[in-house]
Amino acid sequence: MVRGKRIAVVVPAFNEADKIARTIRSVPGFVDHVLVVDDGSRDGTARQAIRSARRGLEVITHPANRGVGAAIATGYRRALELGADATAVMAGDAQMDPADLPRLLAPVLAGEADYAKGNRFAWPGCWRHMPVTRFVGNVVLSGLTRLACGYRVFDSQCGYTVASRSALVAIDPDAMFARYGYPNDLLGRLARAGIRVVDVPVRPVYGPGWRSGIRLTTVVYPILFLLARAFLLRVGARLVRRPPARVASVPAAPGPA
Ligand SMILES: Nc1nc2c(ncn2[C@@H]2O[C@H](COP(=O)(O)OP(=O)(O)O)[C@@H](O)[C@H]2O)c(=O)[nH]1
Ligand SMILES: [Mg+2]
Repeated sequence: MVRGKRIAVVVPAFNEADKIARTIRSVPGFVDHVLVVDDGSRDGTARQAIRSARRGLEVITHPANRGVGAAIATGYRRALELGADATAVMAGDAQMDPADLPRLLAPVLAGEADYAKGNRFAWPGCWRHMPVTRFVGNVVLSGLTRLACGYRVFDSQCGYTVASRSALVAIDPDAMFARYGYPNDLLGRLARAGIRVVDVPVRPVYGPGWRSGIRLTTVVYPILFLLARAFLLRVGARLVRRPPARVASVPAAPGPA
């Protein structure tokens, strides 16, 4: 508990047997529920997670792989059932610095925002830590995401986030995009629901042995599709809400002489 609020952390994990115990151990002690979602791993991730035996730990297993967005949606549903006031996402590959969690939680617990997301670009010397392809790809997608969603945020692809209960309801975990690209889809949903979103600087973590399931060729098209849809839905909703234009009385044009 923090200031009387119940805190949950969702940990999506796919084949992270070598890192999951370290990730779970790193979650700060004030977190009430650590919800590990094993996304159909074949390397014993769930077994390693259960061994960590932390207070408030639950390991939920998808029988088959469904994608990182689906794993997070499963965790969000459970967090809502448990009555969490604020729910963070920390990936199962120890790529999120637990020291940043209190700063990410702060605006949500203070009621200043309903969704806080990490922004690694605001971290001094970020470009020295982030692989160059990631850096460039993220800058482009962040620009497009701003345009599509209308939020003045950056680092759209950062998965380190905190959502209030009302943000989770607005997101509707059942409708979340299942695979990579879920952060772009999610920001679009939040924008349509009028949810306040803030950026919080977080440390970029790309340690030795860093790997990722992201392949640019397979993620770019779905993300572009999601962004185009978010843009059209947002702009469309604004047009529908716009008050009807006043019809001025125009004097009849003089007829032909
Ligand atoms: N690659 C991948 N990761 C998944 C999946 N389901 C859950 N995850 C977890 O989602 C988190 C983020 O995935 P990762 O590939 O590291 O993405 P990146 O950190 O954005 O490069 C990790 O903790 C994964 O274990 C999945 O289907 N594919
Ligand atoms: Mg990762």
